[in-house]
Amino acid sequence: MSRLTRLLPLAIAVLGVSGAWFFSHSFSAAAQTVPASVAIPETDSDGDGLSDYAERHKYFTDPHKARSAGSSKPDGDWEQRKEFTYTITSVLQIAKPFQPADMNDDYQDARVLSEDGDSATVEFVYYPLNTNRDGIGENPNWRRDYAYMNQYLHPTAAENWDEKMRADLIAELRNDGIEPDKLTDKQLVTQVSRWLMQRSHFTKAFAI
Ligand SMILES: [Ca+2]
Ligand SMILES: [Ca+2]
Repeated sequence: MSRLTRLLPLAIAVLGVSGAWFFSHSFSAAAQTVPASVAIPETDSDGDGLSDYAERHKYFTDPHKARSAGSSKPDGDWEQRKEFTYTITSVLQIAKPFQPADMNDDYQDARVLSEDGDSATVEFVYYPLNTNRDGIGENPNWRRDYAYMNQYLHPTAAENWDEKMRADLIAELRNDGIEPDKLTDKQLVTQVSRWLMQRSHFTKAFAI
């Protein structure tokens, strides 16, 4: 996952500023719908199959040493990559269809152990001590740099985000002291996320 795709759901949320309802309802879904065309391979300085970013923030292996533990296995080995941090493993049976690649990200790894016509048994390894939060930088020029992503905010059959909603949202943000034009992407997402949580409420839709 490149820094761009890492920031993409963040930036998509920011761009509409945010497509706030979009942001509040489908942050994770946005991450899964990032087109492959915007994914830029990350640097893997030692060629062990793990990016420098992942070695620093997820696996805590040495990004300049293919065999951090000095063993015969490279850091990219499924078991070896777990040697320098705490992990949690679970095995789940998942109904098809699914894309194994979509289940690997900065926080977890997944691999298919077995599968039949209808489902697959998948092993997940979680990396709860990751420092991704520290690894995500901020960009004061996000409006210019990510302008091309406006295409993902166009209304679709399933999303009715439009200019009026955007204008209404920005007005409400400003009314609460959040000025999108004066913030970096990270500052804006942080503030809007907090703002959304404060405004959220729950209903017992399935209560008997
Ligand atoms: Ca590497
Ligand atoms: Ca390494």
